[in-house]
Amino acid sequence: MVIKSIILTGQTNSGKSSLTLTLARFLGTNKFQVETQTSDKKKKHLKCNFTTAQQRFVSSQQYFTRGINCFLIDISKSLKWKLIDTTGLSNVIAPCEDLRIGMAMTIEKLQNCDCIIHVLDTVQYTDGSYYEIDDALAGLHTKISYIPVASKIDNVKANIGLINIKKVVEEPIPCSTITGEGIVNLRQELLKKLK
Ligand SMILES: Nc1nc2c(ncn2[C@@H]2O[C@H](COP(=O)(O)OP(=O)(O)O)[C@@H](O)[C@H]2O)c(=O)[nH]1
Ligand SMILES: [Mg+2]
Repeated sequence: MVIKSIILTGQTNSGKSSLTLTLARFLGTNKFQVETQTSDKKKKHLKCNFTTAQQRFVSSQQYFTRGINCFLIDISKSLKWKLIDTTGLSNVIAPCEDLRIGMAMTIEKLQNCDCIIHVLDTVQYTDGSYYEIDDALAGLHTKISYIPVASKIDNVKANIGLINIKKVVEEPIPCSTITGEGIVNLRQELLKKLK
């Protein structure tokens, strides 16, 4: 059995957890097998459906994901993809220790994965702000399979956000977990990168 690991990273609240669940469901998983690891390095296994997973893993609250959540997906009889949802990274020093550990865990996973999905939020990018951390993550494209995603493309000002995101990363895939836009393109790109 081959397991390919795909890490989702980006700034807090950019939509990593939502995208992880939407992609997992699109890949045909209804019963999620999840391995969670918190900042104390304790691992737990759980099984849940999409709705329960959304309640548990997605929030409008900043810094909601603390640690690493791995979703194991059957792609074929001999291949699994492990979608790794992370705390992500931020431009500022995180306010508490478990978040800082969560970010260190994110960096560790970035070094040992088969592909990186970098999630950039079109809402956050509407005002033309510059974020050093996204610039740093964009630099990874030369080293490893790297896919940039422009998230929340359903929002009213998404076009402005997308233009600004294109100044940071090349050819981001516009995605929405609400309308489902771009998820098929993301799967296509993953299949190409993980060949
Ligand atoms: N409009 C819209 N909101 C989204 C989308 N994806 C995520 N969100 C919202 O953005 C917030 C943060 O999402 P989450 O996945 O928890 O972000 P994370 O911190 O990067 O894991 C939540 O309120 C989500 O409902 C999307 O495609 N469109
Ligand atoms: Mg999250």
